Amino acid sequence: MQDEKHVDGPTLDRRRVLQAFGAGTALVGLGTGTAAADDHCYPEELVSGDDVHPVFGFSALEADVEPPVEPDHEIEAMIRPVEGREIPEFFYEPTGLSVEPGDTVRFTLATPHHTVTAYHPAFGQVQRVPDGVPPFSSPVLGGGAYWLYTFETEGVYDFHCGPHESFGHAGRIVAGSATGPGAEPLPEPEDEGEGESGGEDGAEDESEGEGEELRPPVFAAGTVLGDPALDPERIVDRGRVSWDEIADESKELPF
Ligand SMILES: [Cu+2]
Repeated sequence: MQDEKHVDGPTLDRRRVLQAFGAGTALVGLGTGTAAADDHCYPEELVSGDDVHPVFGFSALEADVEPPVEPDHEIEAMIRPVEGREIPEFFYEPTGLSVEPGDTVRFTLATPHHTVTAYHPAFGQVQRVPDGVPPFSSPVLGGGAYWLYTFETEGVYDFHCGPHESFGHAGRIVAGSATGPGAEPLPEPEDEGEGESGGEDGAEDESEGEGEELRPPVFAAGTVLGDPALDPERIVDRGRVSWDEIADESKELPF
């Protein structure tokens, strides 16, 4: 009889595991099937791997898991109370970061229940990562976890946290130069659907295919990413841009 912590045998494929994590419910299922004592002691197969996958990155459910590569930078996922507001602010610190192509960034979950998710058409969103970059995302991770991703392709990467996007939980990494679709200004939400009169050639490229509309960053994620403090060239100049540099108006919640 196998050790009951072996969920699917010792050869459990890492990609399948991470896909299962993405589905969200797998962890709960696993947890109930294992010894009740170690709720946070996950099977070794689930927290280790030997690469940073171009889609799934590398997930470590606990801070002391050995990374497959030494990260070059760190970004923390934070939650902080806002005076006079019931809803706290959710942010990455730094919110803007300049890296070299090929650098690996460690996203540390200083607080629980965040993701790092690319703005990518595969997710129904406007493309805000360089051409050819796959639709990458971390799973939803708990506090104390970390996630690694290697930014191989030169250009601007906009990303967000799945659970907290509308609260402004979004960030921007510039790998090398401020180029690619993410370097373009964000579409103005007000202009959506209104602009049929102008631009004979301007509006064509998006309306092909099945007509499924790709959505821009929603609510505060749009205003945070549109804030001048996060201008891609400025990120390159400064190296890093703190959440505190972003204007309060950009963090306001329209709901
Ligand atoms: Cu979040």
